[in-house]
Amino acid sequence: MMASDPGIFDVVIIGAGFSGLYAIHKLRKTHSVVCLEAGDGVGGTWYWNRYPGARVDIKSVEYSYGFDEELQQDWKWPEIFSAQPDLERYANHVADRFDLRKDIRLSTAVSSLSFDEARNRWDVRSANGDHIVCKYVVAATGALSAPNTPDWPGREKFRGEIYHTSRWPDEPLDLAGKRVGIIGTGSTAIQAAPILAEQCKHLTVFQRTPAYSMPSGNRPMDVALERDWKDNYPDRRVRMLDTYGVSIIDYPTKSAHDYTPAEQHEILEAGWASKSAFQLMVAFTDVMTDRAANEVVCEFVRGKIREIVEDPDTAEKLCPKDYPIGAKRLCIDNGYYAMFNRANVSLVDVKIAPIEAFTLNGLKTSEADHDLDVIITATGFDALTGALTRIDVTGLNGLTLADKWRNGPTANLGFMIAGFPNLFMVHGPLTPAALAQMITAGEWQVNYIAGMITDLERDGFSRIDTSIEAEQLWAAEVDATASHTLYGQARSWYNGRNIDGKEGGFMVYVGGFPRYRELCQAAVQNGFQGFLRS
Ligand code: NA7
Repeated sequence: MMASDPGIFDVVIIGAGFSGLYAIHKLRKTHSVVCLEAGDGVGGTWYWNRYPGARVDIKSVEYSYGFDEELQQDWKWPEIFSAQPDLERYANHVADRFDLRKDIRLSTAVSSLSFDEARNRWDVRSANGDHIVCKYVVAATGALSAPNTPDWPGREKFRGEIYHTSRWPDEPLDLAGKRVGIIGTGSTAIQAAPILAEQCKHLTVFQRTPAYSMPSGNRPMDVALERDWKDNYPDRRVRMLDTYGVSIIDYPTKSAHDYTPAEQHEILEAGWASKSAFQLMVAFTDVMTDRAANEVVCEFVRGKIREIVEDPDTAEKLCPKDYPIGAKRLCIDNGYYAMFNRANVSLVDVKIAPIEAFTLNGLKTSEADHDLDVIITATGFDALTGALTRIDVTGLNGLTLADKWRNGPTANLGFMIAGFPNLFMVHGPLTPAALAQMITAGEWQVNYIAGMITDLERDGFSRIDTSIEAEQLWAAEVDATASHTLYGQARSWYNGRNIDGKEGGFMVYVGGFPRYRELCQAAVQNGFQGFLRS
């Protein structure tokens, strides 16, 4: 092969996170595959997010692969909610155990994808010069992988250090004696802040919107719980896929209105103590559909905040008041609210007085200058779409993805974009990804995509696209489903309104995973309804 000849593969998988790793394992049984990964290690989210306190918010016995019984029997999770180093270790173990590395090119960020209509092939190029021609692209690029960094002026003037939480340095930061500012109060900041507060001289939390958070109750792995899961894994994996969020928690049968206030309180206390993430969101059947029912839960959490936080002004600032619980991803924490009782922690409300600039010595809000040595931007992600739109993607007739998605993402069933044949997304926009336990949901999606490819080839076709009508129908379904819920009633990454100027409707399918599977399967059974095969 000449140096300039492209590599030829059946499938390019973008991303060696958990879905990408499984996609290699699954697809290479039938096709030649190569996986291109921007990072210099595997694990995706759990490779990049190395900030102190990074931890999954779903029980690890669930948040793990189910495709191999021996793997799930052998692997031991040390804690109920695993920390980033254990998740990264697991990703590496899986890569070694299934010999996946031979099909992975690390430090290879895909820069462009271009569809050659005459040959039905994708030209894939990387920033460091790789050129691959392939039949199919599977974008396992991650729902939360493109960092959002506010572009306040003056960044270059700041004489201290600035880190986005998802681009954390390899060496542990020495924060002793330092004044640290953390911007943001989403899941990431809520995990990181209590640990940073213990390490630094002073921690200032810059809060634009207060979050609802509940205690994770993380603890060392419970031997009985682990045994119970290992004895029942195959059944549990099937059951998980039949639940709304691909996670076995106690789903309710009654509305909040069926209970007296005292009974409601008792249920919520049990949810708070359940040591199970998100139990509060499903305390009653109507938490996410009825504002009054939701408000019962909101007020309960505000009561907890007021109980925990000693300074009443700080407690009030920390109480979310203007959006329903669950409309932004519910956080779970290890001592976040109690952290504000420390003498070295202060809270600054940047909704009232927004951050305007970085300065030589720190940050300037519209009200004050804050002197800092280290600034941590826990400012989230250009979620669901950002990872793909940051690649230069060109489909049929020169249509670019940036143009196609200018007014918001469209994708039939959240995994195929009209005009971009043979390109499949895992955990793309308009899937239930954000509200589902992502490893098991990702395995299901990869299996579905593999089935689509097998069926395509069995039926003698070489190209699969989706129609604009099918995309529009799906967008309408996603919007209609969300409109019956409270999910849209906040500025969040679920609707892209966490990013100034980002267009689009609701970006997550909130109809639950069982319904999503049903619709995906029905499309295939009804003769690939909504898809164009040629
Ligand atoms: P999130 O949940 O999107 O949180 C980002 C936080 O950063 C949030 O509090 C934002 O405030 C804040 N933010 C973003 N931009 C600004 C500006 N310009 N000024 C002030 N504050 C800002 O991201 P995370 O990384 O915490 O979590 C992402 C997901 O990872 C999480 O949902 C879990 O699924 C795991 P805002 O609320 O927008 O007012």
